[in-house]
Amino acid sequence: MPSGIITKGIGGFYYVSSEDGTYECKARGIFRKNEMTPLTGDRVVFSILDPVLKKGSLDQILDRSSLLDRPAVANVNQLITVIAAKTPEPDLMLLDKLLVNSEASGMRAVICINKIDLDVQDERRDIYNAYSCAGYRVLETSSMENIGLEELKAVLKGRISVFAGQSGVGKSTLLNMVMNTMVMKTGTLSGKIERGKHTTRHTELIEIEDGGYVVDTPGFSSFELAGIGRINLQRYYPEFSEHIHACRFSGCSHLNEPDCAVKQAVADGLISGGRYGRYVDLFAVFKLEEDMKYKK
Ligand SMILES: Nc1nc2c(ncn2[C@@H]2O[C@H](COP(=O)(O)OP(=O)(O)OP(=O)(O)O)[C@@H](O)[C@H]2O)c(=O)[nH]1
Ligand SMILES: [Mg+2]
Ligand SMILES: [Zn+2]
Repeated sequence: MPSGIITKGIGGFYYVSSEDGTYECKARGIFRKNEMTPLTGDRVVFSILDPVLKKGSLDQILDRSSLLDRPAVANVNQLITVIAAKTPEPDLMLLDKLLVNSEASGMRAVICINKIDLDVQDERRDIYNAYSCAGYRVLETSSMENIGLEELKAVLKGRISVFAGQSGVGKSTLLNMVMNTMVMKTGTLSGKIERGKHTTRHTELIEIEDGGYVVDTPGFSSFELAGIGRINLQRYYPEFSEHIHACRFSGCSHLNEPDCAVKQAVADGLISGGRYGRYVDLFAVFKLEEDMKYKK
C-alpha cells in the first residue's frame, strides 16, 4: 500500500505527499475510535480511491518520533529559533524558553541570527558567543544581503524543521529565500493583521528542493513553558552538564548553595552570565507557580 507524509489538514481532508504526487485523503473512522487525530507531519499508509483525481483514504498512522504542541506537528526533528540582530531587539528569555522546550522534547535546536546587515557594529557577537559556548549551532544570516543562506539550506536538508521566534525577525522572509519563491506572506501582514482577524492559519509542511520540509509559524511575544518544573530545568541547559558533577551537593540547584561548580563556571567565564541569570529567573518563576499550585 502507498505511504506518504501529511503536509496539511483542512476541513477533514489530509493532503498526503507520496512518491506518486499528492493525494487528498479522508481519515477512516478507526482513528476517531482510537482517539488518534492525524497531524501534519504524520507518516501514513493510505489506499487509493481514485488514481485520476488523486483521492484516497488514510489507513494507518505510523509511530511518531516526536510531537510538537504549538503548532501541532508530528515528527519534527529540528527547531530553527530565529532572532534578529536588530529590530526587533532580541528577546533572549523567549529564546531560552524555546531552547529549553526543544531540549525537553528531544528536538535538535539551531539558532539563526538574522538581519545581520543591520548590525554594522557587530553587537551580536556576545549572543553568538554565549550560545556557541552552550553547544548550539549558531547561524548568521541576512535575507537582505543574501548572507548565510547556503549554510541554512544545508542545515535544513533532509529534516523536518519548524521556524519559531518573535514576530518580525524574518522567519517567513528566510523561508521564501530558501524556497526561491514567495510562498509565505511577509512583513506586518503575516502576523498582526491576520491574527487580529483570527484568520485560521493552517500548519503546513513545505517541501524544500534538497529534500526535507519546513514549517513557518506566526511570531509570538510570550511563550509558556509547561510541565518542566524547577527541579528539572537545569537538565535543559547543555552547558551546565559538564560542571554539575563537581557541585558539592548532588541536588544542587546552582542558586545559593556553597561550592557550586556551575556558579564557578559562570565566574570563570565558561558559562554565559546572561544565560545563567535567565536560568535563575526562570527557576524563580517556576517556583512561584509550583508554590501556588500546592497552596490550592
Ligand atoms: N534588514 C533586513 N530586514 C529583513 C531581513 N529579513 C527580513 N527583513 C524584514 O523584516 C520584516 C519582517 O519579516 P518577516 O519575514 O515577515 O518576519 P516574520 O518573522 O515572519 O514575522 P511574523 O510572521 O510576524 O512572525 C519584513 O519587513 C522584512 O522585509 C534581513 O535579513 N535584513
Ligand atoms: Mg512570518
Ligand atoms: Zn551547583
